[in-house]
Amino acid sequence: MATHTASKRQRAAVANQHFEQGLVTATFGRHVSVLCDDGVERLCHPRGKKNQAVVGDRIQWSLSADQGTIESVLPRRNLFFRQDDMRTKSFAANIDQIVVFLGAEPEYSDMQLSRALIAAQAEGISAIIVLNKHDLTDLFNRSWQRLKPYRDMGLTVLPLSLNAQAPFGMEALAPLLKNRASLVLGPSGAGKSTLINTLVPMATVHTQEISRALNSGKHTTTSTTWYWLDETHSAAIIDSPGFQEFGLHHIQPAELAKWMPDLAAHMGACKFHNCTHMHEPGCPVQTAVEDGGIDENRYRIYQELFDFLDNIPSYR
Ligand SMILES: Nc1nc2c(ncn2[C@@H]2O[C@H](COP(=O)(O)OP(=O)(O)OP(=O)(O)O)[C@@H](O)[C@H]2O)c(=O)[nH]1
Ligand SMILES: [Mg+2]
Ligand SMILES: [Zn+2]
Repeated sequence: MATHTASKRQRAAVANQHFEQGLVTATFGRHVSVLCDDGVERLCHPRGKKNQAVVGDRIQWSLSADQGTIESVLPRRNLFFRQDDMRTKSFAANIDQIVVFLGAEPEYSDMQLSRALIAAQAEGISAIIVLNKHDLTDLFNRSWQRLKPYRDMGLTVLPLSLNAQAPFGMEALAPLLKNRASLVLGPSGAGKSTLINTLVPMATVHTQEISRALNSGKHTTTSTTWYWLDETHSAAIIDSPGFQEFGLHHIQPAELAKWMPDLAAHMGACKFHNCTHMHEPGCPVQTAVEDGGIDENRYRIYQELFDFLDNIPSYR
C-alpha cells in the first residue's frame, strides 16, 4: 500500500513538473538532435534503451549536464514510414507533404515510386514529384515520358535542374514549399541534398560526388535532417537518405487499389464489393486497362504488389 502511494505521488510529481519542449531535427541511432525552444540545439538521449522520437517530433526534455534527456514525445499529426518484414523505418513525423525526388540519372524505379506514393496516400499526406537533372537532356526526356501516368492521375510533376550552369524550374518548385514542412525522399544520387544546399545556404549538406575511378569523395546522406527554410520558421525541408526498397508491409492488399488514384477512379462500379480487380467479371478496372484508361505498367505494379502483400505470412 505504501509503495502504491509513493509511486502515485511520484507520478503526480512528474506530471506537475514543467519540462522544456523542442523539435527533433535529426536522429543518430538512439540519440537525437533537438532544436530546443530556447533556441539552443542539444543532443538528447532516451531514458530507456530505445529511442521513440523521430525527426519532426516535438518532445519534452529535461537538462542533464549540458545535454538533454527525452521525457516524452508529444502526440503526432502523422508519421511517414516504410515497413519491411522486420522493421518499421520512420522517415519523419508531422509533415505536410512528401516530395518524391527523382533524377534523370540514376534511372528511377516505377515500382519504388509507386510504393512511396501509396504510402503517402495511405497516411493522408499529399505528394508531388520532382524530376531533377533537366540539363541531361536525352536522359531527362526519357524519364519525363515515363512519368506521364502520374501526371495523368492528377499529380504535380515538376522538371528541375540544380546544375549551376543550367538552372531550371526552381521558380515553379519554390512556391510549393512555402508555409509547410516537406519531406524530400527518393533514390540515392537524384540530387536531394543538392536541393537542400541550394535552398538552405547554411546547410552544407554533403552531396554525393561520384568519382568512378576511385570511388572517393562520395558523400551519401546517412541521416534524415530537418532544415528551416526561413528565419520565421514558416517552412521546412527534410533531407533523407536515398532508399532502394520502399517496404509496404503495413498495407492491406484489399485496400491497395484505393491508394492508387488511377485505379480508384474506376472501381466504384465493380460487380463484387470485395473485387480484387484481378480476375473478377464485371470489373471496370480491368476494362479500363484493356481500353488504355489505366496505364498497363501501373496495373502490373498493382498486380505484383497485391500478390506480394496477399502472400505475406503473418498476424493479419
Ligand atoms: N547534371 C546534374 N547533376 C546534378 C543535378 N543535381 C545534382 N546533381 C549531382 O548529382 C549527384 C548526387 O547529388 P546528391 O544531392 O548528393 O544526391 P542525393 O539524392 O542527396 O543522394 P543520397 O544522399 O545518396 O540519397 C551530385 O554529384 C550532384 O552534383 C542536376 O540538376 N544536374
Ligand atoms: Mg543526400
Ligand atoms: Zn474490380
